[in-house]
Amino acid sequence: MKFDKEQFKSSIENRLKRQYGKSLDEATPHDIYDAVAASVMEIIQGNWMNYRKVCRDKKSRQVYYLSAEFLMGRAMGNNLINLGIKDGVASVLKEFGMDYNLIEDQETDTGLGNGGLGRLAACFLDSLATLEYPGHGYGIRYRYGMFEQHIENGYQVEYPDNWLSHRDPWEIKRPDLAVKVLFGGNVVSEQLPNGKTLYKIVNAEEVTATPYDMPIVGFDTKVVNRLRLWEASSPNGFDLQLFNDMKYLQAVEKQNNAENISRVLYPNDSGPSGKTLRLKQQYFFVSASLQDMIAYHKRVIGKDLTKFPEYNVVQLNDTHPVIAIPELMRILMDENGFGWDDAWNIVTKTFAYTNHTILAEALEKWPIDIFESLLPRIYQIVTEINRRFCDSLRTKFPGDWKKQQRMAIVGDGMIRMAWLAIVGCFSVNGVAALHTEILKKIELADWYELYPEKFNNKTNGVTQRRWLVCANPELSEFITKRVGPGWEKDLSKLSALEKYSDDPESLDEFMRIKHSNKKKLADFLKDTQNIFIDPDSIFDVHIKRLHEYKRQLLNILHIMYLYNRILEDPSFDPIPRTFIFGAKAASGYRRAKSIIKLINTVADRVNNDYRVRGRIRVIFVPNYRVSLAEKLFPASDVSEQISTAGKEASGTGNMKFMLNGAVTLGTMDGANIEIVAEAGKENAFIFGLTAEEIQKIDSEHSYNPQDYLARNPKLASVLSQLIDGTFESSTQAIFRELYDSLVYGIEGQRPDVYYVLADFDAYVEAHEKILEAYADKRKWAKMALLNVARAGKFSSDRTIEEYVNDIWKLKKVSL
Ligand code: 26Q
Repeated sequence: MKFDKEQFKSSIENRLKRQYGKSLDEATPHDIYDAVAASVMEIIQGNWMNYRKVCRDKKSRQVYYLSAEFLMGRAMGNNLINLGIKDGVASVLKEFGMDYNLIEDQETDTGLGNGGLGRLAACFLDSLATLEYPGHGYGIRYRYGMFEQHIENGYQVEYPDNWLSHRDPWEIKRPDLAVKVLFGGNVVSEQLPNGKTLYKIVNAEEVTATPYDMPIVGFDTKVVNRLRLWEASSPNGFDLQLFNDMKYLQAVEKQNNAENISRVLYPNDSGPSGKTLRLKQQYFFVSASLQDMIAYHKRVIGKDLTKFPEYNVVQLNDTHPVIAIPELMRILMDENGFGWDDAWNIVTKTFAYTNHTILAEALEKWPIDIFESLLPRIYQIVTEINRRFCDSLRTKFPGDWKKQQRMAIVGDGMIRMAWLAIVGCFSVNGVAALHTEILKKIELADWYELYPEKFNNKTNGVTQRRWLVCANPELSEFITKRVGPGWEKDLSKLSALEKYSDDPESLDEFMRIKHSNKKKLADFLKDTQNIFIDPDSIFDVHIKRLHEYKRQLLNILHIMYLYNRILEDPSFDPIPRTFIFGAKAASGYRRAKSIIKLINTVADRVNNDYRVRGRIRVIFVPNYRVSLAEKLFPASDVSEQISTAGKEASGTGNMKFMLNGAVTLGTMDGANIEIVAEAGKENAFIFGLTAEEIQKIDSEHSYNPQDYLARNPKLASVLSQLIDGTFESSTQAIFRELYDSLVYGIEGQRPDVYYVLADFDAYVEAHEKILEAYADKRKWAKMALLNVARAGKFSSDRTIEEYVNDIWKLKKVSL
């Protein structure tokens, strides 16, 4: 894309004048950021309009990715890189006497997601646009995204994420496309002369859904797709009647109730919340999105909705948008006169479902009473889907009552959203090979038996544009120098790096770059948080949501073990290590919060004990988020991927580490398995029980964590330090709870549900091997470089091509 410097300069100046009434020298860095963004938007707009027109004229088949979460992070750097104008913009700013990085840093993250699932959606949008597929996102424009995490006295404290305190220059409000969504009320039916019954909802609460569009700019292409996020409001503002009666609070109540729907992202990344508001959010964005798709179809493709599945395919990101299945039935039958069979035929050709979790307790279920009163007509439809499905089960499995009960969509007073998804979708996929196998063989075995043709695997991927080109410019240059350009759009080209894995000059350069990134992170932490770390130490990094199955507890117990060892044996003098954690805990997840407190307590002790003499340091970086991740991955040596085998569906951080030359320390879980298969076992540190072994111990109920304590006195003393007064008395109760959960099991749980103690020795050993390997710098460099060279499979471009070929059946549409 050609970039006109002078034009861009005057665009910025005009913008500052119009929006802020300021000249360049009066403008704050944030004003400049906003003016630059607005100027970039002007460049994007042209292509965006053109691409929309081409897709309309060609009547292209399109995919819609329905997701309650899109964890976009910052847009500026990514858009400039994808447009190919980053250097140009940086030099304009330089001529204005400003530093590009300072301006980029003004942008707050768009944190409309919890973790992996939300970030995956963002990577997929980037790949769709780059590969020139018409594919768009639909979601919710939360007024407050993922909470801001502060650490106060070692505890997590949540603050609202007020990401819209300034206007967002990357979005365009489209009030002309607003639609209404109905909640509650009663269903009334009417017999029509043709014998059909017409269903209508009366006395419902009406909510307005207004779309905000963000452009999704492809890399090195003119393609611009769209992320459309819905905002909720009340159609009639506040109630003037009540206001005049001086009932001020009641006058705004309706308005508040409506606005509450898109007020805040639920910060739990597992487990059903069972909250009415969450169900409202789901139906709100799903109904608005389907209405929007239908309107487009009628306007552009034609009035005949029987062709809907020829032109549209909808991917459901987990069960959160699965209510789309009965909602499309409703729209087809109640608003477009279809009969049940014709409507069902359309619906079951339209939707595909991705499962992101193995934890059975995390599968979404809605209590019937909540569901029925909030969505009476949708409830009727779900009941009818269930009735017909159960009929078919009785024919297929006569007499097998147990199976029929297990598989019913409505049962035990609940609506089981995953079951509804499997019945209503033509495709069901897991997100890594092991995950899909576990779904087929164990978690969803009944369903795989019934619908084997629906099941398929789509191993996750990440976009190299954000996670390497933007995040790690030095390594990107290193790569381009050796393999040429083109890997930005075809990551398999990285394999050409292999031949440098014995080239001393390349290895030294590679390690110099790693060191430079570590230095940058160290400077950032010093400047922003007053945290000091040594760039010459090994950076061992554990960043992801805090969850017991992800086993941050195993990591910190090992650090306690190392601390004891250093105190006992002053001659123990390993290469200095910095253990870095970043993790948010769901606000109501008490044990996860205790683990954060433990990490910070241990950090405090270790970092302030002179006897440790810098051999180990422990850092908890607060408020882990996309923009921080972009600084952490490039600076990491060791990638902690230590979930209990069988529990992490895929993981995607593991791929970002690999791409940036960190070596995996992991269990045989999720995509780790595919990562080591690519990298080679000799280039990773794999430890611990396998999913199969854990499955076996689980089923035999044979696990007794006390055996492990008896066998390993060092582990036993680490554990007893949780309860013997080693730490300040105010933490006694919460560390005691962690201890009890590991050793005895509490609150009706088995002891050590996630096998922390069972894997402890193997984890210690794996760390020792890492120290050994790192001692030989060249050998380490080779391992790390080979990881980069073999990361090609983990591009979300590969994942998207698989979705396109196996599920979506899209054709490329270019400009
Ligand atoms: C459900 C009900 C009520 C409130 C919240 C939720 C909820 C919200 C978010 C449930 C789950 C999530 C997010 C799950 C998630 O991020 N899963 C991760 O998905 C990644 C992408 O496939 C995988 O790599 C991870 O293994 C998986 O944990």
